[in-house]
Amino acid sequence: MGHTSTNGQPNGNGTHTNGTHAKGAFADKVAMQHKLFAQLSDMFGKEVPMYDKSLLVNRITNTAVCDLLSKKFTGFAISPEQMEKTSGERHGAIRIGRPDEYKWITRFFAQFAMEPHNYYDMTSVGAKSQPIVATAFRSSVNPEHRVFSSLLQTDYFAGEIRTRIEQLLAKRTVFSDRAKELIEKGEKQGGLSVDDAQALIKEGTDRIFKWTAKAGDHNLYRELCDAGFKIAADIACFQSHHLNHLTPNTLCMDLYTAAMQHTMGQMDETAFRMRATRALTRLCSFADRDWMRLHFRHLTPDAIAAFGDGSVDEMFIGALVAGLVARFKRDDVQLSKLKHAGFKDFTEGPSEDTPVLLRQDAYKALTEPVQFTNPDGTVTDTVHTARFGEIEQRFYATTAKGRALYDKCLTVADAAREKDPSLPKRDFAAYEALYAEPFKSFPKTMRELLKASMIYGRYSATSKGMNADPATLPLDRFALVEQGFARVEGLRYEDFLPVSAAGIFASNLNQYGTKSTAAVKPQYTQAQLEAVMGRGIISTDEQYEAIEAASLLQMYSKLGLLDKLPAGERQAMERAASKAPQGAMAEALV
Ligand code: OOG
Ligand code: NI
Repeated sequence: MGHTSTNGQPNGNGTHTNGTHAKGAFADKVAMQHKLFAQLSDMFGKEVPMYDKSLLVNRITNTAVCDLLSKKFTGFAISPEQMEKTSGERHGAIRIGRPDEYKWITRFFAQFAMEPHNYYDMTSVGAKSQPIVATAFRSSVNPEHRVFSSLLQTDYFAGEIRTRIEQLLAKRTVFSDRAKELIEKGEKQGGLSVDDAQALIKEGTDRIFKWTAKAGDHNLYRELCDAGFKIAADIACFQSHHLNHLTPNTLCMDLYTAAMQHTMGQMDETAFRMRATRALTRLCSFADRDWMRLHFRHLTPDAIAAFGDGSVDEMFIGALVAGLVARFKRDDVQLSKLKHAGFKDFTEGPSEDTPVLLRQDAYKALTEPVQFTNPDGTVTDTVHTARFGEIEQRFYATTAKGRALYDKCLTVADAAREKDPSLPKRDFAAYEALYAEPFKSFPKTMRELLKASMIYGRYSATSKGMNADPATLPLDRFALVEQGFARVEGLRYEDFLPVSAAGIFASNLNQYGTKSTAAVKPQYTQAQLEAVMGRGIISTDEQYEAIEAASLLQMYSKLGLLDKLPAGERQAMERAASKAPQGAMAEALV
């Protein structure tokens, strides 16, 4: 995978856009992956006008954030193309009905260098459980896109219903012969030509992921919905793996959510001004150079270091907010005129001041027209509510210790919110304070998080370090960084959070969870899903750890310090580094 841009930096926000980049006779799989997602985004924008508008709102708010950042960091600027990529889609979600379909989708994504990462068991997240197990397909190193891919577990349901779901699912054909042929060809050859890869993308946008507004068996659909099994209805009654959502990236979650609520008619101008001012003021205080590196991966550390220190005052923020207010009065962003079901009241994930893992929010699922063709040949014109509009902002990947603390804080914060569910609507500031309280035990900056072993880092030697006499250098990684002999950046979290996902499912299905009706609720395992796919699932904890360990080994080696490391420490690093993503370490380390 030639997944490195010309400046030798890890490929940031899709710098690799040249789709004709061919390796030998074959198209570059990552370049084709970018094309696949660009075309899926176009497809989805045409299918769902609300999605297209949310992209526009996201571009507007991200532009305001960048205006602020170029005032704070003199010399920082972002090109329109880069803004487009930075604001683009980061993940999609599909829901699949049959194991054989799931295997085909695994093989489809492999043609775009996307492999299964992590196992998510949504059947065991308490009251929010769903009859779903999942993995996410993505590239192992520096991924820009991922697809959360669910597989319905029909044995979650008892007897007759289960049979009827399976019988309906058995009738559909999601993958055409042509799609299968292309996938098989790619597997046999070890790649596809640009034309073949493009033809496979077209199978995706014309059929596999396309929304058809056509469904089968309205009786079963209604029964499933009435019984509270909406998720099963959404999967079984349709004829494609239509995208449930496609999620763009925001540079400031709180600004975006306020903007969406405002343009959707849920928040008046005064409240929006307040929320926007607060969001931008906060952002300005915590957006340091580490934050810049995390959010703008196309910027090199040298470029970031070279920015000057500017300053932002209240007046500047006031002017930005006034600009937003004026912009949101224009016709093209009157989202309240589109039919919609409102925006969620609160954001999933860590509190706003804790930069770990990811934060997600969404406008709620839209009610869309659907035509059912029933088994007796009759037609039912009705509506279906499933596709929604998520947004995300990604932060640092946690270590096991960081994740355990996150899970603990989240449980307390969730419980506090659930005690007073109307608080976010009544008094947002009070709600934010309540939700942030349990997360107080988390350090709030990248450096503190690294020192507390809560997140993973990627270390490298600087030229100052490599020119220094090793005898004069400290061994401690943080001392090396502080004295300028080394550099560190936090690894971005590239995966998903089952509890957030459950919250999103719950909010959009308008239903807290789906209880199993099987006589005994089955136990689901990763091995079962691996058997369905015919391959293993990559565990990303090991990968983040491997990248950190390999980067440390390389740093110590370049600084001439490798032999001074205590043997035990070095062996532990070597052991961890040996689990690195296959063949991709060079890319992971640049
Ligand atoms: C998938 C839900 C999971 C996320 O962002 O956590 C997900 C779905 O709704 O099908 O996309
Ligand atoms: Ni999602």
